[in-house]
Amino acid sequence: MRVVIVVVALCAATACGGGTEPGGAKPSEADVGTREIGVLAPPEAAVTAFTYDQAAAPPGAELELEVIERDGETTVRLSADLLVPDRGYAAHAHTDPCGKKGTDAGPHYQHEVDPAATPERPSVDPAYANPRNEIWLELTTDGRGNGTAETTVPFVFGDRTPASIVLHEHPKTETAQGRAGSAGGRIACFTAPFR
Ligand SMILES: [Cu+2]
Repeated sequence: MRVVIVVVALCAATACGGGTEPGGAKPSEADVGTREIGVLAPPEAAVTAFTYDQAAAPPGAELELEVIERDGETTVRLSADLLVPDRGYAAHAHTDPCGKKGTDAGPHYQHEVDPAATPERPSVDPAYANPRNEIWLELTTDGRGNGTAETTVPFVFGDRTPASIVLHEHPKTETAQGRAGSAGGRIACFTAPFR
C-alpha cells in the first residue's frame, strides 16, 4: 500500500511520462528554440561563419541566430557585433549550409516552394519570394557595428528547415515582380540550426 501511494505522488508531480493532462497546456512543447553563435572568418579558415567581402563583413564580427517556433509561428532573430558601423544588411534564410563560395548556401528557404524555380533560376515571383513565405531580415548597425533584426513568419518548419543565414550587400530586399528576393551579392554566410 505504501508503494502505491509513492507512485501516485510521483505521477502527479511529473504528469506521468510527459503526456498532456486533460484540458491542460503542453508546456514542454509550446516552444521549440535554437540559439547559435558564429564568428566571421575568411573562407579558407571559416567553420560555420564565412565572410566573402572582408570590407563589408569584417573577420571577427560575431553573428548570433535565435529561432523560436510557437503557436504556428516562427520568430527568427539575428544579432551582430562588430560589423561595419551605420550600415544596413539584408539577410535571408537559405536552404543549404555555407561553403567556400557564397553560392554554396543555395536559394532562399521557402515554406511553399515556387514550382517555377530551378537551381539556375531561383524564385523571383512575389507570390513565393516574399517575407511571409521566406525569412527576410533587415539588419541595421549602430555606430559600433552592432545591431539586431527580427522577423516572425506565419509558419513552423515541417520536414525541411533552412541551413544558413546569408548577409547581402544591399540594405533591403526587393519585392517587385522578377526581382523579388534580390538583395545584391552575398557578403557573409552563417551555418546554423533552425530547429
Ligand atoms: Cu539571400
